[in-house]
Parts: sequence; C-alpha cells; structure tokens
Amino acid sequence: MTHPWSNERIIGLVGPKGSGKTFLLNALLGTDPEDLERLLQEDSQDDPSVGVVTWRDIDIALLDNLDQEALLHAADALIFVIASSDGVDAQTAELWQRCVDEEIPRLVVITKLDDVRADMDETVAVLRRLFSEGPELIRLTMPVLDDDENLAGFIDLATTEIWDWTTPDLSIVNSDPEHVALIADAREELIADIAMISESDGLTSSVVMGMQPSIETIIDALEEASIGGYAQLIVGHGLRENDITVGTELILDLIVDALPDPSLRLTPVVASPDGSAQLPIDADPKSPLVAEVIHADMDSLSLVRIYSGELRKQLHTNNGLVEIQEITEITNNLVWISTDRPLKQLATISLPSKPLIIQDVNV
Ligand SMILES: Nc1nc2c(ncn2[C@@H]2O[C@H](COP(=O)(O)OP(=O)(O)OP(=O)(O)O)[C@@H](O)[C@H]2O)c(=O)[nH]1
Ligand SMILES: [Mg+2]
Repeated sequence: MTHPWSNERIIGLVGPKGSGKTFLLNALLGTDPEDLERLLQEDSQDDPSVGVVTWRDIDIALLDNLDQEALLHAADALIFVIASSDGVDAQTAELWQRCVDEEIPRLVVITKLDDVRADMDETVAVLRRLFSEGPELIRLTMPVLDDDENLAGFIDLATTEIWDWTTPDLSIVNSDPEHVALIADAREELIADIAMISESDGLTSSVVMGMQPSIETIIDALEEASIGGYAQLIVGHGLRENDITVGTELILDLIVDALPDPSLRLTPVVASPDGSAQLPIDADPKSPLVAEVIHADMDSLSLVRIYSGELRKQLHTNNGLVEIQEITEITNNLVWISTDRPLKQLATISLPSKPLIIQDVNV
C-alpha cells in the first residue's frame, strides 16, 4: 500500500520580519509577478495562509504567518528565510536553536540576492557563526551575475551546473572553465564538509585519498545528510528584471529531494483519555482518527492536520462534540473545515469509538 502522506510535504516559512517569506511563498507557487507587489501590499497578506504547489508529483503545502507553536506542530519541515541584506534577529536565532533541540528538518534560503547590499558569502558566514552549535551548515549555490551585474542565476556547487534564468525558460547549462575556477574553493569546502559528516564510505575514502568524488556521490551524501539532520543546506533566491524570480525551481527540487518523507516520521504519541498507553498509531486512513486544530478563527474556520484516520461529519474534540459544515481539502492530511462553533487552536480531535488523546505532537 502506498502511504497516504508520502507524496506530501508540509513546509513552514519562518524568518525575520520582512525577510521575504510571503514573496518566496508566492514565487514557489508561481504567482504571476505582476500580482505579487500588489499582493504584498494588502492587509490580508499577514493572515495565516496555505498554498500548495505540485512539484514532481509531490504536493508541497507552504504555510505562512502561522503562529510559531502552530507551525511547529503542523509542519514536517521549516524553511528559514533570511534576507542577505538584513541578517538574523534574536527570535529567529532562538527558533533555530529549538529546531536543533527538537530535530526539526529544515533548509535555509538566503533571499534578496539581487539587492546591492547582498553578499551571500557574508550571510553564510554570519549564519555559521550564529548557528555553530547545531549540525553543519552547507551552502549549495553561488549567485551568478550577468554583464549588467544583475542576478542571472546560481551555480550548483555540487554539479557545477549553472541554473540560468536569463532565458525565457529556465535552462541548466555546464559552467565554463572560468566559472569552475571561480567556485573551486567553495566547492572544495563543500566536499570537505560533506565528507566529514557523511556516512558514505565511498565519499570519505575518496576525499582522504585526494580523489575527486563523483557528482552522484556528493549529491547522495548531501541529500542523505539533510534528510538525516546532520547538515542543513543553504541556497539562494532573488529577483531579476521583468519580475523573474531566480532560484525558485532549485528550492522546489530541494524540498522534494533533501527533506524527509513525512510518512517515515513517527506519528504522535497517543494515550487513552484515562492516560493508559496505546499502541503506536499508524498514519493510515483506516486507523482511528487523530487530528489537531492547527489554526482556529473567530468565524469557525479552522486549519486541521490529520495524523491518522479520516474526518467525519461529527468530531469529538477536547471541548465537546462539533459538527463539520464544510471541508476544503488542501492535501491528504491538511484541510480547512468550517464548524458549527469555533474550535480551540491546538485542540486535538479523536474518534468517539476509539478515543485517543495526543500527548506529545513534537515527534
Ligand atoms: N528585490 C527583492 N525584493 C524582495 C525579495 N524578496 C522580498 N522582497 C521584498 O521585500 C519586502 C518584504 O517581503 P515580504 O515577502 O513581504 O516579507 P515577509 O518575510 O513576508 O514579511 P513579514 O510577513 O512582514 O514578516 C517586499 O517589498 C518584497 O517585495 C527579493 O528577493 N528581491
Ligand atoms: Mg509576510
């Protein structure tokens, strides 16, 4: 049986105020650039929002403006959005530390690389100093400028290919010798870093023997380290003329390839209402229903994450029986529901026949 959630990723966007979270979300969704600036001006842009983009058959749900606790419950992984021109605030640094402690998978996107003050090398160095306690931070890309000094694309340090957004459609081309020379140090550093933490014997021994590991070996090791939480990958993003967003497809690939399949994560630990232990639940539609209200509005519209089972018309929640009036599916395990009375945020929901209580959702 294919797992109901294995073709989904729920990703939360976090980072300092104004770092470009909503902008990045819309770039990833493919929002028409002409609508984007107007959208960013609207008051409603601060409301909790969920957008879904399907990339290589994976439904990626992106969450923006959820409060931090809700986000940590709801998301399978976080993207830290850091503007190259602005740096990191204390709250973001604290959240990073919490992700280290709770082993929450994450990626880092450095934004606004088109800004005249942007310096990706410097931002990477700042992040490494700031986040030195946690797993290794590994930078995957370097910005490429065109003849007019505008952001044109990124060099992938693992493959040495250039992702070029100056053509009408994104093109991925081999870099010329001049580029290869320019990135030699950064690439060497990437290979040394990944060899140090990789569990791949092939990679470590080829580095020790002074040989160039194959591109496949490097990529496998990077993805494995990111999925396993030994390394956090850093990539860039920015804007070029005609409102073309640069770096977007690379980030979508990384979400699919370098973040863990949520179906492989443990479902929340659950107990009976009397506190007695339950067997571990399985994230199966036929299992007992275990769900959580991620976000609740005054007008009884709630964002709900389903961990196992299926939603029915009537729900037994921590604060009593609730009738569902409408369900709008976002992905298999994320839905908006409207109910006859408001739900409490982070309240848990369970089936009446097999009541379950979520004890700890930080799994
Ligand atoms: N030039 C340039 N501007 C950007 C980029 N990303 C975001 N911006 C601009 O930066 C401003 C803030 O971006 P938002 O996406 O609203 O930032 P945010 O992180 O959602 O902000 P809050 O929701 O207030 O925390 C907007 O005016 C964006 O147009 C980028 O890559 N390049
Ligand atoms: Mg925003």
